[in-house]
Amino acid sequence: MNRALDVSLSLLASGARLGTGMSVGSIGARPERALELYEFEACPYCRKVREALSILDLDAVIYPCPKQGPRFREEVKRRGGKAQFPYLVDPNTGKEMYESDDIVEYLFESYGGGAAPLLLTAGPITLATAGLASALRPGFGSHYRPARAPERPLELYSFEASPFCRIVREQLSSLEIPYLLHNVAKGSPRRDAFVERSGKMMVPYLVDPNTGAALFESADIVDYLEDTYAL
Ligand SMILES: N[C@@H](CCC(=O)N[C@@H](CS)C(=O)NCC(=O)O)C(=O)O
Repeated sequence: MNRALDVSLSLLASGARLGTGMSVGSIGARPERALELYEFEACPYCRKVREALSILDLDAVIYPCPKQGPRFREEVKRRGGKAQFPYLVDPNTGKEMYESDDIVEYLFESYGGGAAPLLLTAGPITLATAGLASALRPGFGSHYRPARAPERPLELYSFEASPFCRIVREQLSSLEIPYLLHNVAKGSPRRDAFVERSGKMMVPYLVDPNTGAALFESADIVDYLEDTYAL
C-alpha cells in the first residue's frame, strides 16, 4: 500500500478511538514480571487491552495469534480451552483470563491508581469505536504469513495510539513474531531510560537481540522484519 495512505489510515484508526492509549494515566503497583498477552492486532477486543497497557505504563510479552497462525493459537487452546482473543497471563499472580472487559478491569484493579477511563468502559460505544479502528485497517495483522520464528523475543518500544507503531505491530502480528512490548506513552516515567538506551525520544523503536539490530522508522522496521523473518 502507498505509504501516505497507510499512515493516514492508521492515524484515522487512532482518531476513531480519540487517541486512547496516547498518554499514561494514574498508575499503581508495578508487576515484578512482565505480563503476557495473546492477541492479534486487528482484533477490537485486543485493542482495548493494549490501550489499557499503554495507559497503565505496563510492559507485556506479546504473543501474536493471527488467523491460521501455527504457534500461539495452539498455546491459548491448550491453556484456556478455546481459541478466543485476547487472553492474558499474569505470571505475578498466576491469573489467566479471556474477556477483554474482565482483563481491563483486572489490570486497572491490580496496576492502576483509579478507575479505567470511560473510553474503555463504555460498552457498545467502546466496542463500536474499537471496531471502527479495525475497519480502517481491514485485515492488517489479522492473518498469518509464513515466517521464521526468532530464537528470542524481539523488543518494541511503542504506545497504542501511535499510527507508526501500529504499522510495525501489524507486521509483527502477521509474521507471528513474539516481542516484549515496552509501552512509553506520553507521560511515561520510563521515557528517560528509553532515551538513554536509544538516543532519542521516538517510537517505534525495535531491538532484535537475535541479530543485534536496533532501529527507528516504521517503514525501515517493516522492511527489516520482512527481510529477516518472512519466508
Ligand atoms: N467477549 C470477548 C470477545 C472476544 C472475541 O470475540 N475475539 C475474537 C477476535 S476479535 C476471537 O477470538 N475470534 C476467534 C478467532 O480469531 O479465531 C472479549 O471481549 O474478549
